[in-house]
Amino acid sequence: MALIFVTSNQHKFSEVNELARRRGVEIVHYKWRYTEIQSDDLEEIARASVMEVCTKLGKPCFVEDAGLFVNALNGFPGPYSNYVFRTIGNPGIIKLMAGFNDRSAEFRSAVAYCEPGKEPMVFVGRVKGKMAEKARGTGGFGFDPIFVPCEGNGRTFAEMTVSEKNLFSHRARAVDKFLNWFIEVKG
Ligand code: ITT
Repeated sequence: MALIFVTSNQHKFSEVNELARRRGVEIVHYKWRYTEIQSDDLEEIARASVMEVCTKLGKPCFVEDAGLFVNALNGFPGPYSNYVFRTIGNPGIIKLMAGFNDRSAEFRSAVAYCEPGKEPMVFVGRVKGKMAEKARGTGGFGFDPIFVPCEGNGRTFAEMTVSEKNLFSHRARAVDKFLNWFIEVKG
């Protein structure tokens, strides 16, 4: 059975599709931009989103909500990452970080899967790292050029291939938990 992934973001789809293919799971991309509730909690946002799209589709599907949480900025931009990326972008975040010695941050991801008439299941993943001093790399999307994961030999996510990012990204960790559950329960 092919799994439906609803996301407006082609990069997210490519990352998730690579993980799923490796596990022998087929993913279909529904490129929709759905409305997201406002909340400080990624899991709550993902849960509400998947219930909405699942009801509209009338089919099992999943969504993924992610955000960058910068410790010196008390977790900003967090669940507001999309808006902040579109408004101040990477140069704006680098400016906000000026003067902070603590450059630690983490990406978090929440994958929510739902079947019509059932409660959603939510799976989370996170990766710790540091904010780069300046943007580096041309791969990936969003904040990838300014985030240096702890496990990546000092490279930003934008300096990695999709397969490398998938070795330890927030999204890969959440998706792997989801796929483990899905294969065990539905496979
Ligand atoms: P959806 O249609 O799936 O919601 P989106 O791009 O709006 O796509 P999110 O709301 O989950 O996705 O993500 C918020 C923003 O956080 C996203 O637009 C990026 O700027 C940033 N972001 C999320 N995951 C990222 C990642 O793996 N690398 C870099 N930036 C990321």
